[in-house]
Amino acid sequence: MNAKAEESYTAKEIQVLEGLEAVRRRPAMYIGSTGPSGLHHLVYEIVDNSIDEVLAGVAKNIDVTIRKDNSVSVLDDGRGIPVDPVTDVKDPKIKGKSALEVVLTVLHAGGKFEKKAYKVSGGLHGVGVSVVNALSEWLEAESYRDGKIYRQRYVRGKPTGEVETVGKTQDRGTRVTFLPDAEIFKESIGVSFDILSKRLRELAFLNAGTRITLIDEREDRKHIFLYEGGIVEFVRFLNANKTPIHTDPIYIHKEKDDLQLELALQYNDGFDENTYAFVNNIHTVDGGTHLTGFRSALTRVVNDYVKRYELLKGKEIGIQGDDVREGMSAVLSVKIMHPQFEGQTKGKLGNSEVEGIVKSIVGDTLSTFFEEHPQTASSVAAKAITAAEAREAARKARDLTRRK
Ligand code: 0RA
Repeated sequence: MNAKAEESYTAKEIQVLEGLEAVRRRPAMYIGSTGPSGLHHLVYEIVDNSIDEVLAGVAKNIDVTIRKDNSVSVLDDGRGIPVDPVTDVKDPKIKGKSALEVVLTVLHAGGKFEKKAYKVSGGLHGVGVSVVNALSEWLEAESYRDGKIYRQRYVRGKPTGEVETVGKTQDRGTRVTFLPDAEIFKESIGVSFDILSKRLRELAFLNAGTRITLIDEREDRKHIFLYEGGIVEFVRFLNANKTPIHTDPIYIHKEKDDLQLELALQYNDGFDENTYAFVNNIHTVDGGTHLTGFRSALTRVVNDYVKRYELLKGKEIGIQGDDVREGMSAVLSVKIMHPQFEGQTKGKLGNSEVEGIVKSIVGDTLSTFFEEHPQTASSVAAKAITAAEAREAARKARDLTRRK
């Protein structure tokens, strides 16, 4: 901030200044906690911005490097953060400043510069890179654009100078390097390779064809994730130490009413359900309306198939939801415009309209899939029937024991 700007506060400016200060004053409001979860959230926030470049179809590679000093560097080959002066705003605090500086120093500035297809909102997600900046002892942002390398540094969210041109490059992209502030993250500023690895692997599965590399220079470890098959490979991965009952996972990809759905599932010969549900790349640990819609469609489609081909052969049993999910590994990924995340940890999708849309997409496409893949369909149906019979047998045995 320069002296001139300090002299001429307007209401809007003060709001902006308070915005950044508010992040440092109440960090948990923005990142959930100042413990390990909040610390890792800093990395996810930057990576999410790189993933947005992937979703825009302009980036294919993301490198995350943990340095010896515990700083974390995130590099992508996207468009690079724009550096041109911002002109289309009234706020004199923002007007004329480099977009790079605005993105890094103004709360919720991201949306002003790009139209995201599926904006992650609600909960702790998509708070913006300025939040990471505010909670970093220092941060360095580099943009590779138009043949040049642009750079700006910040200390606890405040620029230490102007955006500088520091060299030439043929590359395009962005590198953000930051050191979490020990004044904020009192417990530890050291991110965990394993925690980051698990999430980055997940992101690589969810964004087919994206190469995500994680390097830990503290202990010389490296993981490279690249899954051309996306969530189909995710499901194979979930079943890696199990015995699948059909070779190829069931896969559905469809759009309806601004909702994009991807579903992969594969049954194994075990009895546990292993379902991962995502909304805009966020793992919804507590499920929600998308998962409810999927489950009820699955139950209905399997029941319809069993009836249509008279697979119960007169047996008087009903196939329930639990029966069709025994031994199922599944990944459900939906992308929607305005997600509402609910619950203490914001791990549950609340949008009521989503249930019916998912139910309808999965109902239609899965029944078609079953008709076109009778081998897979009959394996799934047979497994559900066995589960229902076992459940019935167990109930009868219990009844008998009780009467004795
Ligand atoms: C604002 C506008 C545009 C891209 C970005 C920000 C951007 C931010 C980050 C953070 C990490 N990697 C990033 N990559 C891009 C749109 C750029 C354009 O339309 O040219």
